[in-house]
Amino acid sequence: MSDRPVTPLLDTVPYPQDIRKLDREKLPQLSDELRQEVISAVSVTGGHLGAGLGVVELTVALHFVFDTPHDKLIWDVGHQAYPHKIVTGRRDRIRTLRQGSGLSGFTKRSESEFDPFGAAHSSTSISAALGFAIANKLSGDPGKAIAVIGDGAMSAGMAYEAMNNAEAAGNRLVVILNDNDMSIAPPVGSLRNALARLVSSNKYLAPRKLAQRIARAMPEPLHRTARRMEEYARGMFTGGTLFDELGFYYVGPVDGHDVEALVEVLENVRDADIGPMLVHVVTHKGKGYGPAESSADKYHGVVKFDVVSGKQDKGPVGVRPLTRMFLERRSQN
Ligand SMILES: Cc1ncc(C[n+]2csc(CCOP(=O)(O)OP(=O)(O)O)c2C)c(N)n1
Repeated sequence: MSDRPVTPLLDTVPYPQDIRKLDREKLPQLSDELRQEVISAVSVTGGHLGAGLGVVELTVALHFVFDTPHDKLIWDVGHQAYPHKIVTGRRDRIRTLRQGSGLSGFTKRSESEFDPFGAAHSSTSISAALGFAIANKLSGDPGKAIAVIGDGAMSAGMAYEAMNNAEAAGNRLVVILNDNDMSIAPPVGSLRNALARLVSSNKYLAPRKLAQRIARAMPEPLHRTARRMEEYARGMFTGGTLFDELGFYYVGPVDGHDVEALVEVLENVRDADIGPMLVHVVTHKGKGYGPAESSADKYHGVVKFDVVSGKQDKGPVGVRPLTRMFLERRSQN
């Protein structure tokens, strides 16, 4: 059992509209307190830990910048949504996560108007966001749809099926690629290599430079030539990204743990009118909790644990994991 953390600022923001009233200089403190609350809650319930810790600043920045729940925020898989649940009116039940009659360990529509899409299956968020964005377009509603998808989930086909059709959604669709270079275990394959190249070649552009980039690409006729030059320059610089080729305006990479920089970039993304945008955010799975940072795969999902030592309560010795039993049985046949 863990002692409850002291969270004077978090205590004042049960809902995103409360976050939006804060001065932006307060957002780092809010992020720190939110992180402590996630660690404390998961230490008593078990569940997905590393992914949520990695998106604490992103959660705060997204709710600060976008008009949730009118703007639809869709977390891919939903296993990283514990911080989101805490700041969307569910903090009082956060220590019931994954318990009978408690909060779901994933996003769930019946739980909150801030969960517009129920998940658990990976790689569905862009399709869902595309649907919301097109529905808004058809009804003349300016609301946005924002999909947050990890680099692991981004490697599945369904994500590309959605991106293939994204242009039709225009600027109502925003995709946040949460790149922590980690799935449940380290990822492999060509997408992983391509993202690593982007991150290393473009190493964290300053928010101001990113903001200028987006502004330069604004669509008024007078800016058309400037926009074409900008696209040309970006192509020269990065070789063009797969996402550009699919009709997205690629922005990044952005440091996903600098909450004020994130806010600055996301505000520009929100206000730009240049079609679907993809923001490449670089985060660290398990951020802010030593044992989870240094062993991101072991802390992807955890049982109850001791916050100080990080030691997980694995239950009685002699209980064998299902995978091992399966492998043993198979080798006997
Ligand atoms: C279709 C499907 N396959 C596998 C899983 C199991 N799964 C849950 S989370 C996850 C990893 C996701 O990695 P990433 O998208 O990079 O997110 P991160 O946890 O690193 O934030 C996987 C494979 C799933 N939920 N759905």
